[in-house]
Parts: sequence; structure tokens; C-alpha cells
Amino acid sequence: MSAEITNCGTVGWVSDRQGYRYVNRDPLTDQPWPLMPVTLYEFACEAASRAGFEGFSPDICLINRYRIASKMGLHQDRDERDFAQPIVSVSLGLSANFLFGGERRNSSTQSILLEHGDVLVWGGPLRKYFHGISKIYPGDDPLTGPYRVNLTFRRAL
Ligand code: MD6
Ligand code: FE
Repeated sequence: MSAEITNCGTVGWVSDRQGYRYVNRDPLTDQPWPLMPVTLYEFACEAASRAGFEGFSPDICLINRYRIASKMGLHQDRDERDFAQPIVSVSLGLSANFLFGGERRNSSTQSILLEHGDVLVWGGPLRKYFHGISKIYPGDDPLTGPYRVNLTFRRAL
């Protein structure tokens, strides 16, 4: 993974030598994570509800920033407690190829173009499917410059 990551919400997802996990404080500042803006919280709840996941209440928004050369290898999102809760993903800035696989790392994948403003709601039987980012399309976005920003709203605890 070569994206830069941060979080807002009551917990944040971090990756370091000890592995991947949710923690209460930003390890770079030792401060609590910034609050999740209410407008974003409500947006994510509404998106989940329109996709058929009523009652979603995210406690964290993971923020990934990708440079043009960044990739994210195939992975599962499995550090959350309740896999009945979906993930709401919002793409901003440069476009990306999102690889969408299956239950196993070697399952075949399809590539989905994610562009600025796209919202992906991901849940149900697909919740633990492997997925990744294979390419960021070069460009200079008016809002994000030479980056793609992805927000994923989750219920971690
Ligand atoms: C990304 N997203 O779009 C990476 N995970 O930059 C993810 O890894 C992801 O978009 C779970 C659900 C939706 C996602
Ligand atoms: Fe993921």
C-alpha cells in the first residue's frame, strides 16, 4: 500500500510495524482523531440507506490520499466488528481503477472506474471480498491537484 492515510471519527485505522488495527489516538500527534463532520456522517448514512442498508451509523471515516504512482494491493476489510454493516466509499479527485475480486485472494477480478464524486456502498455477502486499487489516472484536479482522495465510512466498534 502506498497511499497516505489519516482518519476522523471516534477511532482511526492505522498500519504500522505492529500490524493493522483501530486506535483511539492519532499516533503522529498523540491527540484524539478529529470529529467526523456531521454533514459527512449524514451523507454516509443516507447513501447506505439508499443502497438498502438501513441504520448504518459510521464511527470512523478512513481517508486515503493517492499519488499518481500509488497502488493498493488486493485486501479484505476485516478489522471491523460487525460485518453486517456496509462500507460507504466516496472518491474525489483523480480517477482510479478499483479492482473488485471475490472471496479468495486469487479469485478473478473485475476493474471498475471510480471517478470524482462516485459513491460505492459495499456490504452484504460482498463485504469481505478482496479488492484494491491498480491505477490512478494522471491529471491535475481542480480540487485535489495531482491526487485521488478516498473516504471510507465504517462502523468499527
Ligand atoms: C479506495 N478503497 O477506493 C480503497 N474498501 O481507495 C477500499 O479499500 C475500500 O473503497 C472497502 C470498501 C470500499 C472501498
Ligand atoms: Fe478496502
